[in-house]
Amino acid sequence: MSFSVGIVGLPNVGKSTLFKALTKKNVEIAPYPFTTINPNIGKVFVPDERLEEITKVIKPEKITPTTIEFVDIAGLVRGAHKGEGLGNQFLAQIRNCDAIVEVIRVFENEKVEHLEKGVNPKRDLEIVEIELLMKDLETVEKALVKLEKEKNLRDKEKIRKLDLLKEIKENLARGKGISDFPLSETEGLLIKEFQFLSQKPIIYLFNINKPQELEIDEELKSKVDSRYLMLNLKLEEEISELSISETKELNLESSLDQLILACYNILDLITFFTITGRETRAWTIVRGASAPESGGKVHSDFEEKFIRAEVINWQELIKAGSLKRSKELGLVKTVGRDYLVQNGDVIEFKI
Ligand SMILES: Nc1nc2c(ncn2[C@@H]2O[C@H](COP(=O)(O)OP(=O)(O)OP(=O)(O)O)[C@@H](O)[C@H]2O)c(=O)[nH]1
Ligand SMILES: [Mg+2]
Repeated sequence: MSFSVGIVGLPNVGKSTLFKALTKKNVEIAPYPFTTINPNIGKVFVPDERLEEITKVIKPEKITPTTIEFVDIAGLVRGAHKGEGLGNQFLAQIRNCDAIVEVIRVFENEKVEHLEKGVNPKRDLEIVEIELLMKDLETVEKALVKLEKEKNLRDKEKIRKLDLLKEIKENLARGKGISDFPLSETEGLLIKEFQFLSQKPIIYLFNINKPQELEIDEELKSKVDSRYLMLNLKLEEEISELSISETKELNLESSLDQLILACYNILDLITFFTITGRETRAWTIVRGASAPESGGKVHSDFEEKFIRAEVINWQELIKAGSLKRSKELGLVKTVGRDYLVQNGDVIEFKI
């Protein structure tokens, strides 16, 4: 299963335009709101220079980059948590995603209707934030009712969960999302099942037409912190339809790789590589995954029947020139079940 990023935002802000540019899938894009109803889902290759470097040395027949999934979700409006617009259903779609890219409209175009009348990034950002918080509040309230019913004073874990949810509820009611206050690891596990929306890592994407179009004031800056990008999505869509030689000729360059990598980083994902007979391939795991867990991404046998793994850092492999030579030089180390896979490891699993 790959990691997925939900594309979220008000209607008519360029979400499907972004999705199309990323995935090259022909989805419906139109200047009226609620064009997207059912979510569009697509996989995108994660750019990785290391894979190219390894390829130069290993010369495999097939190179397979790792992927990340993007989900283009219906536009969200004020009051969505109460069923306004397309209402609640899309909020459930956000719940299934690991992270959020929030598209915020900065481009002006009178032919593309703005449901909130006029471009105003700060206001739009607040609308989305409030909807996510209100949805979480609803989730907490439901969970509290259920837990109170089942309450058993001897069940220490349930009591702790109940107390934590009460605290979360107070914070949400004061406009504080779950990612805004620190949770211990145990607390994090206690509430994992709820998949709260305001807990998901988020990247803000300002959809601009001209570089000078957006002046981020201090308040907006403190909100989006360093987690934002400014892209011209219409231009990105156009670039995605050109061939490499055409983009070179026109001196255009896509910035979508930046976005894909930002998503990868915000999810704290790392990459390892495998080299089998003909194929060199990149795989995605969460930082801190063990060798068997990582093996499980490749094949379930590599997790279940794991005995050991042979590991070399990609740069050492390149220096040695081949896997065989790396082994002769003693650069390949043998690791066991407890080994935590490192970013850039080249691994051979032994079962
Ligand atoms: N001028 C300009 N128009 C854009 C830009 N991005 C998107 N558009 C236009 O805005 C309209 C809406 O774009 P979509 O990508 O369909 O927007 P959406 O957010 O998916 O909208 P819904 O699915 O209705 O929520 C289309 O006519 C796009 O061509 C941009 O950067 N500049
Ligand atoms: Mg759309």
